[in-house]
Amino acid sequence: LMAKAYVAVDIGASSGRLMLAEIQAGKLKLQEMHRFKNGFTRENQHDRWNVDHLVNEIFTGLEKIKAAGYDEVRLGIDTWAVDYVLVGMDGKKLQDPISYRDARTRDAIAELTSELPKDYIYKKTGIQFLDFNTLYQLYAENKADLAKTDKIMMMPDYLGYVLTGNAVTEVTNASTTQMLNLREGLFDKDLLKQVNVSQEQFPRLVESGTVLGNIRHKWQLEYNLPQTEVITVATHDTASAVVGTPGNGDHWAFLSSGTWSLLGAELNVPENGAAAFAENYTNEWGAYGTYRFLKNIMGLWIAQCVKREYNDKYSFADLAALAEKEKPFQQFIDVNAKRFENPTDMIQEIQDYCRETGQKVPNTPGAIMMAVYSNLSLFYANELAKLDQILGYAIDTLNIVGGGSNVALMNQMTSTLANIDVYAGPDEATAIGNIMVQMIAEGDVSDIASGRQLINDSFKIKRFTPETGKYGTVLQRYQDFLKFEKGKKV
Ligand code: ADP
Ligand code: LRH
Repeated sequence: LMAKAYVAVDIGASSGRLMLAEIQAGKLKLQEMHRFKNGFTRENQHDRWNVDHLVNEIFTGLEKIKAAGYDEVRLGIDTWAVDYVLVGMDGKKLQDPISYRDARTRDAIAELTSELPKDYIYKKTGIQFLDFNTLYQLYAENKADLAKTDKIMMMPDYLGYVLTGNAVTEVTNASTTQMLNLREGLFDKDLLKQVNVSQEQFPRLVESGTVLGNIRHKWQLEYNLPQTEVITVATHDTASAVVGTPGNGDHWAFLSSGTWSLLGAELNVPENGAAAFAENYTNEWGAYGTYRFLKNIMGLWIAQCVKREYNDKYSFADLAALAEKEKPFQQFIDVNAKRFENPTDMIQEIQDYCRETGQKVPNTPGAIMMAVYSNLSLFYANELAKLDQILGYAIDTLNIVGGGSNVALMNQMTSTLANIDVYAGPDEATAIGNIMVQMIAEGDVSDIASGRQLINDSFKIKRFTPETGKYGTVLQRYQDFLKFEKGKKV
């Protein structure tokens, strides 16, 4: 009899995969069983996700797993945060969900916080102000649609609901709504009221690591699926990524590097004081009572747009190789400027930015990508310095995980700029963290510390050490540039 295998369904904004894991000879063995593209498309006036497509890809992946000889599996689902599906009285989605990059929330922070002040919301929630937080999406939501809504389901909760018929709201992802009250551990009544949503419209809150139920019989009949028990994992992909990050000691930072770069530290107590508020750091809820104290950085979304705009002529690895041939730090770019969130033409936007700020304009794929990697690395180094200040201790190592951990050039530049040891990998930390919570729930792994030890023992992790002095004062000059640009705006 084969031991039950674990399946992670990990869907990021750019791609999804089904990874299969088993423990063999004391090591975690991970296999990619299915991979598919994800992205939003313009439909009915908004940028929307095609959720039926995601559901179908989960079934396709499960069919492959069954065909590979696995008759019984456990399965967890994680996706990107903040987005939700409106479900009607008939238990069906009202429409395809709108993407967080849609322009509808452009003015929502300003409007909502003219009624409820920012510091009031931050004190309650500890969550960073991003205009696409669920709070602002609901504020901008079509009122007629909201009136028809029986349940608001976060993306991974919705997928779990379609699979099993059971609906919950899992806390790691729910915290990104900016609607959970840090102290009470529940949805905040004032914030719910502000967006005309009732507590009952969200399925009950659950912790990561709870059993959701078996996959519905009707799916078993329609597809050739293994027996599947769905476990509600840390359903926010970044929460799973942090669980899957094998940090050492007490002073490590993580960089979950994918569509977004999420840079921060795992805390046991939230840090929502004045400094964190001023720097717009967030306290997202993690598995096992932890907090992801982090900042969102624009990340490889920029690389994804650049790749697409060159008609996918170059792979990501090709683009990284072209960048390697260029000189770094030829221009300073504030990668978190709003203009890079969803521009019609990313390459043009980067070039315009350089032109407007009187800098050298990158013109080739290599030069553009070097500008992107240089400026992401600078941003990381600058934030690491802020983290030290806010947390009051020196971060001693940075663990980079996710697809971006494959970019050796950026790992090395970040190490040198921040003057810190960088550990790169695993690139599938999110899927691994997803599986780790399932293994802990089932008793195959005793706790998160032994889980991280298992990850350290099972995967190749590359170390990068600082090339001290190599870049001179470039970080200082970059910091001056950012201050100058911020000053211009007011
Ligand atoms: P998400 O889960 O947010 O969709 P991933 O963690 O899968 O993102 O990371 C995908 C990103 O990783 C790609 O957009 C790409 O920029 C980067 N990436 C992955 N592999 C490589 C590689 N070999 N060389 C350069 N970049 C890579
Ligand atoms: C990364 C991520 C991030 C969120 C964003 C919407 O995939 O979940 O943590 O801020 O997507």
